[in-house]
Amino acid sequence: MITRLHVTGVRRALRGALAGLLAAAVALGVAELAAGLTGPLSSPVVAVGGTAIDLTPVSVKDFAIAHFGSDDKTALEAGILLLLAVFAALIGALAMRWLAVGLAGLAAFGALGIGAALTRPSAGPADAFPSLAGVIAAAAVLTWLISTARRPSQATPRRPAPQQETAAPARRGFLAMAAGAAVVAAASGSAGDLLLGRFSAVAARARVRLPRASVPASPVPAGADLKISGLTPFFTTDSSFYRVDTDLIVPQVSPEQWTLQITGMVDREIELTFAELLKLPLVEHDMTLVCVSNQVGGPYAGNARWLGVSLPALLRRAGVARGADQVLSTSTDGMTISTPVDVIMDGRQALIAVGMNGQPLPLQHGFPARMLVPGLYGYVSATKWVTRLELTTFGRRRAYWTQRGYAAQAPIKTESRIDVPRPLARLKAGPVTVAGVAWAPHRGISAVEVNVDNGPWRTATLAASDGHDTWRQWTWAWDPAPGLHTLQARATDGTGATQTPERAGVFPSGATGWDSVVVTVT
Ligand SMILES: Nc1nc2c(c(=O)[nH]1)N[C@H]1C(S)=C(S)[C@@H](COP(=O)(O)O)O[C@H]1N2
Ligand SMILES: [Mo]
Repeated sequence: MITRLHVTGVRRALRGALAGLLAAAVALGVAELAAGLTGPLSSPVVAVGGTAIDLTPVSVKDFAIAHFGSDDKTALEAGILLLLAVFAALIGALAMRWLAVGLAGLAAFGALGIGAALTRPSAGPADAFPSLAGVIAAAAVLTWLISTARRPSQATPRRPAPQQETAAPARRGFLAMAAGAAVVAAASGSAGDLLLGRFSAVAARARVRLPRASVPASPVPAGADLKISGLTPFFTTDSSFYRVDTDLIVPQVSPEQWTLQITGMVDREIELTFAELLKLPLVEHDMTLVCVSNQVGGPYAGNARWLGVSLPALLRRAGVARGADQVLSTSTDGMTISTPVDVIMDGRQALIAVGMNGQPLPLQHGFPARMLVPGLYGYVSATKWVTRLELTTFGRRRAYWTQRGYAAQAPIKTESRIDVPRPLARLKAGPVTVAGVAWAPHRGISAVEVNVDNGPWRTATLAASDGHDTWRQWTWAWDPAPGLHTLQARATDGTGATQTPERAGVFPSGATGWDSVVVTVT
């Protein structure tokens, strides 16, 4: 008897959990549908995820970037959905006993979604709508499912015999309603996805015709790309270019609505439309961009041919007032990035870029326009979807990452990466090509050396240079003896400074140390 009661209790809880899960699924589906009207950023998972990203401690974020890479967002979304599922199941199980408790739980989740949506950088009051609609739908679904699920079991204690007869139809009733809820969730979710397509900037990007550069990049010297198998190509294709940003979904910015404002400590404020920007002289420039979160030997660096308007020329047009030492750039996603004025104005080719590798900027790399300053880490220079440049001072204003403790002055540190052989490769005896890339953007690379098992440093052969703002491939011929070996590489930049062996983490101004690769020669 006790066992049977126990089994019935477990079964009830499971049904409750299923009801809770379905209520959550309907909430998400209906919210997606509503977001189809109010915009993708108002979707509760996106809003909560965005809030989570902003609240995440720097150490956790660095861990996520290091371990999930550009999949960090998928990991976060999966994490949010998993947590939501666990709580939804719990809420459903509790609701079997106390419906009010279940509904209160739903209300708490709704409040979380609404709060997150209303506090996102570009939020308006309408952004509360998806979470609100979702939670109301979920409350209705939970109430119906729970009251259906309760029916047979309530009969149990008083009338044990008829239970056998009523249980089956009641269970069928519950399952039918559950299936109905699942259909509603899927249908509203897909309809929402269709509607959300309206917000896409894909078609607008396809219509953009970029003018030719008035100042084309000088041709890349023939020997800049050694074309060694496994070695990073000199130019990174758009699709293999790393992506690092705080956005759970890629901002969709219409070039028709986009403008760039230059404000703050300037003689005259400027506002340019995209069409006006494209009428200014365009400069083409090859530049390697690196993320401060790149570990020694890591993948967060890319090299591209950029097309854009000279940033110093734009700032001169606005007239930088005396005392302004910072450009605080702002993006549609609420990101703020601080860049030293003297670095932008020191003669380097800083850009408001509109093109990458001969095409309009890809959406995820900042379409329609982004900032780029050769030699500075992305978080202090490379504002994607940029809409405003405010001239201010470091004393007065701090940007997103500098508020979180990262350095305000952050030139890219000299690095050399061994691309081939791969770590833990098993090599046959005989000559081995060791190759990699080294970078010290805006200082250039003057030498790369390699050593085996902490032996003497050997000079690698450098590929031809495409100017000091881009990385440089290198190669070294090795004739190894059988056994386990450790290869290390270090670069010397254009100022003559050699990479320090001192290991430092990415926080607060970029990792240092030598890349090393262990291989077995048989
Ligand atoms: N709007 C916006 N711009 C941004 C960021 C961001 O999160 N939001 N991340 C910055 C960082 S940390 C880097 S390293 C570069 C990366 O540019 P990519 O994704 O095009 O490689 O963009 C920078 N610009
Ligand atoms: Mo970065």
